[in-house]
Amino acid sequence: MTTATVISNVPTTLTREQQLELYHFLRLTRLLEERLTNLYRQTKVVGGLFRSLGQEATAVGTAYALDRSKNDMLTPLIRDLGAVLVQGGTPRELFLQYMAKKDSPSRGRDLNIHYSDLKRGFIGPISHLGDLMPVMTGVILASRMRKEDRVGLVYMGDGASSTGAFHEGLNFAAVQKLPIVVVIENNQYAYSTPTAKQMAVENIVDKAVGYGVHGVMVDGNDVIACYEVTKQAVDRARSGGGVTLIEAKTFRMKGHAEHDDQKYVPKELLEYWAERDPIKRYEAYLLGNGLATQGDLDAMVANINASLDEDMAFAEANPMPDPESAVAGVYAEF
Ligand SMILES: Cc1ncc(C[n+]2csc(CCOP(=O)(O)OP(=O)(O)O)c2C)c(N)n1
Repeated sequence: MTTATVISNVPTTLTREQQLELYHFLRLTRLLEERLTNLYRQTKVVGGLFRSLGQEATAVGTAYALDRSKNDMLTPLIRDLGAVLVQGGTPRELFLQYMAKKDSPSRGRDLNIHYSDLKRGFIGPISHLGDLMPVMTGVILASRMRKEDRVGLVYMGDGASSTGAFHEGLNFAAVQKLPIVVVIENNQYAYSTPTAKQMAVENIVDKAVGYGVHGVMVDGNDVIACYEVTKQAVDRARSGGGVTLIEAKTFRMKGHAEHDDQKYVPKELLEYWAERDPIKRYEAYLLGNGLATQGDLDAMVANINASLDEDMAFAEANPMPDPESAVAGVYAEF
């Protein structure tokens, strides 16, 4: 079954503490990325910087629906920093990783969120778009064969969802009725290509029917709605209901990466989506429902900034890796 409407403004089962935790992760994602942008401009970030400005709620709300006590797993893409933070990635290791420092998780061998931690349940992006779909299909198939109770969450851009690898992986996961949730982050552009120029359907969720999986559309800038639809999909997956494809409608408020001034995006579109900023909206929701005062929110932001100051200073002081270390740990040693 596929929903024809975009789910938004739904009631939630989350407690006040959990709703404040969602705010924490949204703010942490944005503040961390702002610092990374400053470091990038000082040429301290190695490689590109891919912002999730304006679409933070999609990654944060959906990842929050996983059950970490059951070792649920996710595969983030470059714009899913928020999902990595929810899953237990720390700002300190992320600063180290973006600057390719000696003590970064990949020891300077790879960049940004390109690192994995099976214990915390995230498999870092591989650059070939779409390939994480068959990777997660394999992981969850193996998990089911071992009789583990694990759900997998796969993130895919609108562009990535047009690849052959994505199709093969999703088709196989659907046939196997694997406990997988696929979140397609429809942020309207794949690099400079608008969605309408790379697929003929109006809504990506329409493709769910062709795979024989459940499909749902959600307002990707509504963090609670993202959580609620994903929670339902995770519960369905865990109880044997198979794959759900979620299309989250959102917008990429920055260029593909920091070098890209996105001059190909009409100004009106940016203005339209700026009005729908997920953090501004969520603040209005928290204040309007008496879940927090402005003072509470300001205090949370001040705490995040204080701990980011420490983490950034630590990472900046960390040396670059010794050149000789590049050859070790590449192949298994017997
Ligand atoms: C198979 C493949 N083709 C092309 C690329 C180059 N590439 C990297 S990111 C990107 C755009 C991705 O767009 P989308 O999947 O919509 O995600 P978004 O960047 O919008 O989050 C492209 C074309 C690639 N990495 N892999």
